[in-house]
Amino acid sequence: MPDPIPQTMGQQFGRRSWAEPWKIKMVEPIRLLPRPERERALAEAGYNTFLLRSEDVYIDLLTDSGTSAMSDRQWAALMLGDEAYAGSRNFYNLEEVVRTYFGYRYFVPTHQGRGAEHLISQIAIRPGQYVPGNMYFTTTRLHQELAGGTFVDVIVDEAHDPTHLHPFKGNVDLDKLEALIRRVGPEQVAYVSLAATVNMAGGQPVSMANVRAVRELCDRHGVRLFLDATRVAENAFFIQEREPGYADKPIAAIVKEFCSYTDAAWMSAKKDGLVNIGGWLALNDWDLFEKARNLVVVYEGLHTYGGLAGRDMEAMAVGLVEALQDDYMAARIGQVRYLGELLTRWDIPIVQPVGGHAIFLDAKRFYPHLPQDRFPAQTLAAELYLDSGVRAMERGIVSAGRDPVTGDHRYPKLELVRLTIPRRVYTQAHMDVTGEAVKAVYENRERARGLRMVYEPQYLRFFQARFEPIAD
Ligand code: PLI
Repeated sequence: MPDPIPQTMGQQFGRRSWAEPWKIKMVEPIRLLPRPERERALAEAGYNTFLLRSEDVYIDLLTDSGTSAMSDRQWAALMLGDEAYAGSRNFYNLEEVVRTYFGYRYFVPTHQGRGAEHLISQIAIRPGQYVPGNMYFTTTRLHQELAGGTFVDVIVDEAHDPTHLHPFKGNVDLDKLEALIRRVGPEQVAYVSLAATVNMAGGQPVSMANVRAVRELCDRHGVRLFLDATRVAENAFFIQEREPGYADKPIAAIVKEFCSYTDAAWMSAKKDGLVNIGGWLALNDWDLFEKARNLVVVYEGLHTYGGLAGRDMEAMAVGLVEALQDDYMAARIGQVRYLGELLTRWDIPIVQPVGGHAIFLDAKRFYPHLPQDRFPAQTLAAELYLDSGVRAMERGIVSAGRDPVTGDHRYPKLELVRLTIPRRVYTQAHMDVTGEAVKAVYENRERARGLRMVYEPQYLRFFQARFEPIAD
């Protein structure tokens, strides 16, 4: 198995460093508020980093979603927006890019990823059916549940262990998947929901061998295989790096092969697509496409804009291709690893191996004295903001929500804080500042007492829940 954190940064004597394949043309000022103001801002936000104002944040690692810096080519593409209600030329350009680089026959634009998740869930799930997947994602599972489906986790066990060094922790466990299909019958399986670089597991990749094997298993049982392609380009990097036979294949070719094993895909283009807004659904089956094209006009907009301006579609068409360039991707993952290396050097518990889009702090090992119902990851995200103005995101018990049947908290094995790196936005110095902030919080870890939830919304509670510090 390859070294999970290769020495990529050239800090050792005799190595040459790499750098990003771009230079900065425009900057956006940011500032660190004084500590008393951060305390006020956090209290006003109910100790939920989602409720902070962006102006009160210094380094914003809440998400890599919609936070990328666009290239000058993308900004130029915005000027080519054809804002016709119907038949915008930007739609046809984008459709062509999705066909060429991802290989699906039919294409529907959506305003963002969850718009596409809504469509695919409504058209492909019958109430009472099961949807097996390689770990849940918040919006994906909710749309599956709202369509009457039941999500079943069929990811490999190693994915739930933050210390396990499996190189493809996003893989589907074929035995778990086959057992489910046999137990409920293939007609009760709506489709297999496969995500590339599994977000909630720590940005962990799926191997080409695994997607091929899942395809073969699905064919044997007559079950469809759909892909969440939100971070499929980052997934391809890991295949190139770790899987025999792929070292000399370009990222673009790996993505195309990966997609070829699946029947349909949806994408939040706000991540690998390098745009601030946008998404899509693409399918090979005409009947399913017909249904999607019909439903999109109800919820998103006409099928040639799907809730997007023409200019947004043009910027996406350019961004999707930029994200498939090998030098871009090496720098992207290299930056994430750089932060991972710093934290590892200081023995700070993080999910290993470091994945694609973020460093995930392991709050259970960070705060072993806090029980999970004191929200250790939420606490850690709050402490990090207080220390340094760095904004991170809880990915633990709050994100996992409640079981729709019992109404109890779900207690996920992974209780994580995500330091998500926006694409092409921050420098190595920002990574240093972030690393040192985490170290400072780690040195004070014994003082943390946890939080109590004082407001809980019905859906996707992590976005809007409010908390208060526990004083004892
Ligand atoms: O935020 P949307 O609606 O464009 O996309 C939803 C979505 C679908 N799949 C995956 C794997 C995601 O990561 C995702 C959104 N993720 C967010 C917002 C994140 O912060 O990770």
